[in-house]
Amino acid sequence: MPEIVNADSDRFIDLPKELEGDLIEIGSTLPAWTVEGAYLADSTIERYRTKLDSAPLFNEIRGPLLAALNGAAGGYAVVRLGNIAQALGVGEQFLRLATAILAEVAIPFQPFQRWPLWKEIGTNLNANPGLSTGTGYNAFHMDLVNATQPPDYTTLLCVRPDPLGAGASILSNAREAVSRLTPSSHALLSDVAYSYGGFFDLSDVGEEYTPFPVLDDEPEDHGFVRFTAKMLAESGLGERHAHAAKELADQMVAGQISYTLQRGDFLIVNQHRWVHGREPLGDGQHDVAPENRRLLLQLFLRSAGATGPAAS
Ligand SMILES: O=C(O)CCC(=O)C(=O)O
Ligand SMILES: [Fe+2]
Repeated sequence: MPEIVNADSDRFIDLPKELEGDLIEIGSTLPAWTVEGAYLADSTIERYRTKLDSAPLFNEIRGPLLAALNGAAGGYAVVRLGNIAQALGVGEQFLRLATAILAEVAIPFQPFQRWPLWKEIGTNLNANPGLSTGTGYNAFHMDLVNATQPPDYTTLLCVRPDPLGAGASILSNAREAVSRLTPSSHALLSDVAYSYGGFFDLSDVGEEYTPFPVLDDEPEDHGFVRFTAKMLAESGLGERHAHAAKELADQMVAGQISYTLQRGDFLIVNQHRWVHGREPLGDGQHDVAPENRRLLLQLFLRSAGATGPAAS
């Protein structure tokens, strides 16, 4: 079993054999999905739900999954579908099944107009190492940090782990990291003084938010710890604000857990509570054929409610 450092085992969801068998069967019969606007269509959600309901054991997974994401100490979960990936492959059938399971958590949607519902995160040796498809350390962040309505959840599905055995996912409880800040840093992080990244070709994530405060006064499941450690490298941040952001980044690292996703695993992160990132990939990527390099697929989820499709 892959090494899990400091992680809480309730968040790692293995399926009973019988359910795996049922889901393999269901996966091979799910129809293609339809997207309406930026959201998975209601008709697809209903059809997928009816299919999942035909596997009564799925009910035993739904509760623990929702508790791991949204319960009192919740914030992320890893669903391990390796055996199902082995049976179905990691193609369309598998993606339909993963989409059906995720639609039980919240509504899958497509904030980037230029990418499909499942957005590829491959390995690009020429990309900035610290960014999405790069090979370096991807520091703690939330996705779409500079949108007024970032996705409520981000999901990473592992098609191929790094064959060199590295590239673990890192996770940290942002709310706990904030609770360990000094009062002066807390106050500085509440200032509307931070900014990061571009904003174009996006749907259903509100407006561009720049500058933004890292901390807001919203209830935990509404607001965000609007943070990316990548903004520390950006110019334009005053010394005191940069220092406070560095303190928060250090607290996130102090509380981090790491886990190397295996083929067929998917990680779901509740962006209102936890931040994520990635350890560097293994040295020697030039010696790995491009088609064998690490490949993840990313999907975003929107909670039904004020910012859901009905409100848009
Ligand atoms: O490569 C990874 O594991 C994480 C990538 C990521 O967080 C992102 O692209 O937003
Ligand atoms: Fe990310």
